[in-house]
Amino acid sequence: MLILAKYDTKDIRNFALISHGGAGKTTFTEMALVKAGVKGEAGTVERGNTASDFTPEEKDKQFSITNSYFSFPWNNRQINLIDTPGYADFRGEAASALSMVEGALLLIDASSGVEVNTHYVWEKARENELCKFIFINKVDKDEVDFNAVHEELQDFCEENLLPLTIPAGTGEDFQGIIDLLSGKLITENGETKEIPEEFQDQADEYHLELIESVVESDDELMMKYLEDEKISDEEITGALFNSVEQKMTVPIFAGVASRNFGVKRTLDYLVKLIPDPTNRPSLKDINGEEVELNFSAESDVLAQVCKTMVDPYIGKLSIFRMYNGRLQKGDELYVPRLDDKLKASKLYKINGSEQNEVEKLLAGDIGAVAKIGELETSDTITEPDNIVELKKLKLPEPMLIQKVTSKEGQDDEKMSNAIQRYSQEDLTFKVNFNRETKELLVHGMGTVHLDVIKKVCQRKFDVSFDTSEPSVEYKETVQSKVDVEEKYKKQSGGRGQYGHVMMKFEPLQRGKGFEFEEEIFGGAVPSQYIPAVEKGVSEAMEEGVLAGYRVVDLKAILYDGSYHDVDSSEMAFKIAASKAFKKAMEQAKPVLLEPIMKIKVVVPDDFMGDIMGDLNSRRGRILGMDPSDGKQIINAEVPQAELFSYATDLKSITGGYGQFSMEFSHYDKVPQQEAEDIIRQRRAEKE
Ligand SMILES: Nc1nc2c(ncn2[C@@H]2O[C@H](COP(=O)(O)OP(=O)(O)OP(=O)(O)O)[C@@H](O)[C@H]2O)c(=O)[nH]1
Ligand SMILES: [Mg+2]
Repeated sequence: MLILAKYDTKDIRNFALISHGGAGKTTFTEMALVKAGVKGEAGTVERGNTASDFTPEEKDKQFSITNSYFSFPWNNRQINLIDTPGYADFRGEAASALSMVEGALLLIDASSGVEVNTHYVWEKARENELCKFIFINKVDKDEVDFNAVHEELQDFCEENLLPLTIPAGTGEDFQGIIDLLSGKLITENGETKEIPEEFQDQADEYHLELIESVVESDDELMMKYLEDEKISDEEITGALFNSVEQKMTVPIFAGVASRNFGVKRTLDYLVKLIPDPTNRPSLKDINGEEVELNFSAESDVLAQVCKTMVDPYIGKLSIFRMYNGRLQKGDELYVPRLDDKLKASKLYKINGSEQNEVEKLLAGDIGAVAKIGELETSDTITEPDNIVELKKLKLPEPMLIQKVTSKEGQDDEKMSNAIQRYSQEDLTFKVNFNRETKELLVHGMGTVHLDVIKKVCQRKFDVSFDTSEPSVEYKETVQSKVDVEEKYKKQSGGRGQYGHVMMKFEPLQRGKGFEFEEEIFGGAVPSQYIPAVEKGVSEAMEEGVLAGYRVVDLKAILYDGSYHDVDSSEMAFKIAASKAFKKAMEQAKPVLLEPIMKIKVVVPDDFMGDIMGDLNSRRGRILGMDPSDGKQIINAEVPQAELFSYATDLKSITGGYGQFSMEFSHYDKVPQQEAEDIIRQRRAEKE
């Protein structure tokens, strides 16, 4: 473990690497670790020996699945770097990482430019008010046109983009990286050379743009510039720092991570241009109020858990960002959500798969505690006499819902415990049990996400399960008023049974459930039997006559009946009432109801036609459309039965650019044709 012998909050630099999948973040991280002396030799994702992708699932898939955290010294600063996954199903990880840092370095694959997830992660970095940087990677690929990528990025970003390094040649002609400030060519091992003549003009042009753009943001430098005085590199980076911090400029770097070109120079700039933790953007509490921070070791501790990992051997590892004060090994952590103190017997800094014990953690640090079962992601850690509760992390909502079935020979309880446990470490994975359909449901970000979770549960907890489309929670109701009479009578030696009811049944407004009334005069049905009548109906409503679904929105009125002094009992009235209900339901035009969801779909304009056609084929009803910023927001109501695969279908229709959210709206009648199919199928299942 490498840590500066002595460092202060002001020496810490926190940033996350973000991108669309496969742009080279893990490779970049690998090279940084080698240059920092953390690792002797760089691994590759293909060989499965990188420091970031250390889990068996990551080695198998050859892409990152969870965040990896690293801490190492660089030019007398302590860097905390988070390598995030770029695959869209694991967006929650990037969202969590971006809430822990002051800077974001966006990687772009120069041969692909801006891609789907580039938009998502960039927006997240903006939401977190981070200082942003771009590393244009893979300039060694054949089809690369650096200027074109630069232009495409300028269209994509609001900020002024300013290259600090550019490639000398691309594809086969790639010779190294030109540092525009020093005016030198940097080759593989960081050696510097004169810029080859063929690139001199281009370098001069970019250099001029760099200087002019920087002095424009600083009056003093502008004066110097106009008077032809020499401006030092420190003055340039100083002015640049301010402009990056004010979110006016995004510096651009170029490189070939896989061959270790440009990584070192980028980090040299980053430690100068990323604000230290005392300069971080404002921090909000749970009520949206700004939290005051003063960073000294004596101030009250304030930290937030941003990630939880569960390991069957080490137990629970809670990774947190320190904002204020200092934590010492053995300290007690006060958690406002629990209103309880928890002891942190050991503190860690993390480097990939390793946890290294440390004595203390400062404001600005990213660290971890182990084996504190009660701690959850988003929890605030603070002091009981100065309670601050930080705003919860904003993570994407999982939209793919599947039913879980255990594989043969699998202990159901063990399986559901394992799934529950996993959902604690990944907040974009949710579990719940549907009492109506009696199904265990999981909510995930996509099929790859659920597939990975299955593998992890198998490896960590030795449980295996399948996922498939869940059942819809259909209901039944009636459409007309009926009047029925039912007598339950049994005479068999000894004491018999006698219950006689006359009842009216009528439909209620959607969502009203069940209502019961009695209008008995003169004790035709004695009052002690009336609750049994109500119970007889409500219990019978559990299974409707159409397809055995729960019956809702029904009013039952008991208005007459008769009893027998000896033979009547609660049981007899209950049975009479339940028979009356069944008879009534058959006569009262029963129908099937289905849940209707309200959905909001956001897609780029180009996909409007496809989306509308698709929603139509899903029996959707469009409520409205709002154009916003080259996008369309479509509000619609769609039956839940048509939405189980929407998360994956929307992805394929829009190439990943579409997003949606949904919530339950109401129950509505199932159209005749669909209803017949459902009833037939359900009856077949029951037989
Ligand atoms: N040609 C070329 N290939 C590169 C470069 N950098 C990385 N690669 C390759 O690109 C692929 C993806 O690299 P990763 O480092 O896994 O990318 P990542 O951003 O971590 O990917 P995710 O974890 O899926 O988001 C690997 O095969 C790398 O070897 C580069 O500069 N040039
Ligand atoms: Mg990766």
